Amino acid sequence: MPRALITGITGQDGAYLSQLLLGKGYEVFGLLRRSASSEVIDSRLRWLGIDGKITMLDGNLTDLSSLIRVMEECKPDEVYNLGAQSFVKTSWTQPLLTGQVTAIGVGNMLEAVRLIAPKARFYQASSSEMYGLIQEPIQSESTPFYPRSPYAVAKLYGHWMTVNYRESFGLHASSGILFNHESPLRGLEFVTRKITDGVARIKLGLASELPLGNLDAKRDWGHARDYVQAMWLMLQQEVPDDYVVATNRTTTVREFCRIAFAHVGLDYEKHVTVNPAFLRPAEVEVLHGNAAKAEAKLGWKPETTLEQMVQEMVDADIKRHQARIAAA
Ligand code: NDP
Ligand code: GDR
Repeated sequence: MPRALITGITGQDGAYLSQLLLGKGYEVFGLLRRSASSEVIDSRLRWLGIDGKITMLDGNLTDLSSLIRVMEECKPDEVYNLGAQSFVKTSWTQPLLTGQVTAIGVGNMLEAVRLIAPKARFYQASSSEMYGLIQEPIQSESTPFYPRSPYAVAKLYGHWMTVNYRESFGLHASSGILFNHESPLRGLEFVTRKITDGVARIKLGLASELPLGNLDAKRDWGHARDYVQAMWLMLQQEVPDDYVVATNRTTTVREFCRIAFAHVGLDYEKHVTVNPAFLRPAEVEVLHGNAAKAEAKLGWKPETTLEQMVQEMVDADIKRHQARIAAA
């Protein structure tokens, strides 16, 4: 039975990736950091029906000693480094913590792999945010980076450390440059989930307004369930490499709102307002990915359309609020 270690196990991608790997017969280990609110830890895994099926190991990306111990305990064949301070806006209010977790945390993971499990295959969760102030209208593996937030700066360190450990020490280390991917398990602070949750509240009469920031920002949004397949495929290749994972379609936040509100028969213009509190010190105006290399080399293609994903997210949020109302 192959053994996989996943950091970021409690996050959106950790949950979908665990489900995928358990379905393929892997033994899955998750790096879990101590939290005071431990009762919420399993909520995403419960939603996917996989709670209790993962062995949780105590550790923190900022503590190399804990990562070495975890590596010794689980002896992984594959390591997926998904843990991060991943919310871009928070990276301006906690820039150094973001650096410690999202940048140095990758260095710690690579060192732990190099020292304890050098034969393990390593996946690094890199990000389209690294393109930032875009240098080419459609971004691929060869597009130059220009990070626009402390988060993106930290991700660039992690990306280049992954490339460097591959070239310096021969690690089987791959970096997935993933564009935004969403799902009903997306954190409520990210714009897509904030919108679908807002639509559900408004539809059920729990709210009337949805305050947002920059409605003109454009993102290339795919489904997390599809994107974790690409992560796994990268580690099945003989030769490690870096891949863009995207849908090759870009959409404004405004258009996302229109689709989500229209799904339940509402007009977004009657409910969405702009609140400067949700604007950023420096914005990434547009991201649009070209995943031709992933398609050619990994045989990967997105399966879920934006419209299907928005409907799934809105329906799940309506169900969740209805269940809360019924239980109250
Ligand atoms: P989430 O924000 O949902 O999850 C982040 C995870 O990181 C959580 O499990 C969190 O644990 C964990 N974590 C945070 N700090 C630490 C720490 N110090 N030590 C150990 N674990 C920690 O992110 P996603 O699932 O959306 O994303 C997964 C990865 O992919 C991230 O690295 C993200 O930056 C990257 N990425 C995401 C994209 C997307 O669109 N979703 C696109 C491109 C890249 P806890 O529950 O304890 O907070
Ligand atoms: P992003 O995702 O920063 O792209 O990072 P987010 O959903 O936070 O923002 C996307 C775009 O929407 C605009 N926006 C708002 N964003 C939020 N959160 N809240 C609002 O009210 C709002 N109004 C408009 C933002 O300005 C931005 O342009 C995500 C994270 O998952 C990262 O970890 C990952 O690396 C990148 O995607 C790829």
